[in-house]
Amino acid sequence: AVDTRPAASDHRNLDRAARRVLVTNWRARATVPATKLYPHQWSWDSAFIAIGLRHLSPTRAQRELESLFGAQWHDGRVPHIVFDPDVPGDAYFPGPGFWRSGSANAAAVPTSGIVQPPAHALATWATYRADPAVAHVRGFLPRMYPRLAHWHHYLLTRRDLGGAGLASIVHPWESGMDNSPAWDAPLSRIEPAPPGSFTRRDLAHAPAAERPTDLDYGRYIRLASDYRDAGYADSPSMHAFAIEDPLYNALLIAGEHALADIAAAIGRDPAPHLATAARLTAALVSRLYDPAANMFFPRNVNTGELVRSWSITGLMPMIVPGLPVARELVDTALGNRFRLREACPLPSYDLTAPDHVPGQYWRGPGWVNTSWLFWHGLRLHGETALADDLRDRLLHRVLETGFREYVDPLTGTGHGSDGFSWTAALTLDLIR
Ligand code: 9YW
Repeated sequence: AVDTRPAASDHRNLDRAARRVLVTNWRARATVPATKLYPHQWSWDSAFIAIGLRHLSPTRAQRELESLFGAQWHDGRVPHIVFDPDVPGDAYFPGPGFWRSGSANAAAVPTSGIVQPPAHALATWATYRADPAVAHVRGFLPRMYPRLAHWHHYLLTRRDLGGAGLASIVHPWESGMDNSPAWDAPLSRIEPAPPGSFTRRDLAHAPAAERPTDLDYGRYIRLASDYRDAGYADSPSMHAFAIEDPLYNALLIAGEHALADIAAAIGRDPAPHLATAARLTAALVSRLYDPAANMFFPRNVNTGELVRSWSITGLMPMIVPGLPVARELVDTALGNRFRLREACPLPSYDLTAPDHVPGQYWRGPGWVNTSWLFWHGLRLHGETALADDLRDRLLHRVLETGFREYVDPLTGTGHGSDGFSWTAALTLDLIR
């Protein structure tokens, strides 16, 4: 077998280069995911970025999360984009003029109106642990705890569209895995916005073949404008797209465990968070796990059916502490569809599927964040040898390919943005 472990000197170079990306992409209060394609602050990006930034500057990592939660809405939701007022409004589409968030948050900072996966409690706890002394001086945990609890409360109540306790996403962008094949069937029912009614900006910065299609965008815009025009209200009957997603709920559960740790650290009662985590874990397994497939699948709340698409989301419950089917998920990851021992990063979608496209966004390429989550899950469940092997290969891949947004998992060809923040941040974390 080829030895893929990078040498110590390689680690030093990687470490230095990763730090450079994070320094370059830092703005006044937060880090942009990438300088050209994504010139604002993105919600789950900030969580992953903080996990890496904590090794470079614990204070900056805390500020990354604090600035995001500074834009939290009165109803508890954490918007998926916080717009930088110094960046022209048309630099990214859909921009502030589309979402019209107005005074939805106390600071009246312009934001989008949808959300992203709740990786923030996990990131807050990790950030705290990197330097408890500086966090203590800054009052980091006492300030973050009520905001995180409010955020989770929004998801656990307003977004419990299926009535079984799990949170639903109401837009593919909320999954963080925008054009995953898992959303094809539920999206096909959505009437797209007319092609001439909006102008995409992403295609100025990335080849069309690596991005979602115009038809996808038409549907994304329709769903988002309907939600906006309904005043961002949530009720089971009003969402044409409503999905219980495994990754989303796995992060919420891992986040409740982190909230229990945070509560205990500031002298509050952790028990309610542990109870919520236990209740959600039972719902996750009973509603989204298919024992015949050894895989979690998203549930379409509007039809009541599982979406049997072999997307990386189905492996992500690996991050849930005490998950009763962790070994089964490892077996699935080792199989032909994901090839844990060779493919790197783990493919976003089934390698054996006829519609797997190795260079197109969430329809095949590997992303470092989902591989980092799986690595974290492997360690959590005592799969140390597999975890170490995955980490070594990830570092080797980044060394060859750079800090790309997504990567062909078999050839290592890089795609999308370069200097991508979460790739750099999670690399820093993996080196530790
Ligand atoms: C877009 C910023 C975001 C990520 C998402 C990713 C992409 C935005 O970029 O969405 O314009 O398509 O899918 O997960 O947060 O990095």
